[in-house]
Amino acid sequence: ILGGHAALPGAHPWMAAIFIGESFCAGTLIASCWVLSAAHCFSGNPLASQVRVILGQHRFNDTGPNTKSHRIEKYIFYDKYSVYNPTVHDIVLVKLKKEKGKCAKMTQFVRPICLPGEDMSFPDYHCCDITGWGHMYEKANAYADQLMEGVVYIVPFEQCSRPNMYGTEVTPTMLCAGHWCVDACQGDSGGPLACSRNGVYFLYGIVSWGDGCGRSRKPGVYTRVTKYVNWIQKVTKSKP
Ligand code: 4AZ
Repeated sequence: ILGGHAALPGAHPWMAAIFIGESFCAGTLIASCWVLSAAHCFSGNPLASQVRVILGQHRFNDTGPNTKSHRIEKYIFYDKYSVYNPTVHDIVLVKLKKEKGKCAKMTQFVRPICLPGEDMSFPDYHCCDITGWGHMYEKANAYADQLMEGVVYIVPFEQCSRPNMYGTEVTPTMLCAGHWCVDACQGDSGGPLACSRNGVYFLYGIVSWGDGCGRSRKPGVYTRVTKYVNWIQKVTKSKP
C-alpha cells in the first residue's frame, strides 16, 4: 500500500496472507473455510500442498499467539478466467483444509467480511479501505513489515475508461479506485477493497492490477465482487 499507514492489530480480521510457493499474495476471509483472492496469483497452477494461508497476522511473515497457518484443500478459478487474459475475471476461491473437523477458528483477530448483495452499489467517490503487506512505493524491493491500510475513493467508470486512463482495458466487471498517492501495489494483489455501510464492512473489490502504483491518472483496478456473488454462493454452498 502506498500512502497508507500502519493498521491496528485486529482492525481487519478478514485479512489473509497467502504464500504460494515462493510468491506472496493477499486474500480475504469470507467464511470459516473460504478465502477470496486474485486468480492471477494462482496462474502458475501451484500444487495445493505448496500454498499456506495465514490468518490473524499483523506483522509480515511473523507468527504469534493470534496467527494460524492453514493448509488448503483446493482452489477454484472463476470458470471464464484465462491466464491469457489475466486481468479479466481475476477472482479465485481458496478452500481451507479442515483440522479436527474445523477450518478457521473465529477470534478477535480472525473474522470474515460480509459479501455484498449482487445489487449492492457504492456511489462514485465513496471512500473505501485497502489493506495489505505490499510494496509501499513502486520501486520498493521489500514488503511492508506490518499490515498497512489506506483510504481510496471509487473513480467513476466513465472516467476510468477514458483513453487517458485505461480506455477499454477496464470493463464493467472491474472497478477503479484511487486517491492521489494512495494505491495498492505489488504484493497487495488478492486483498480487499472494503467499503462500509452503517459501520458494516463489505468486500466490494479485490486488488487486481494497475499501471504502476500511485501514478497520476492510473488508479488501482479491482475485481468487482458484486458481479461474482452468485458464483461465490454457488461454489461455497455446494456439497461435495
Ligand atoms: C501487483 O503487481 C499490483 N496499483 C497490484 C496492484 C496495482 C499494481 C500492481 C495497482 O500486484
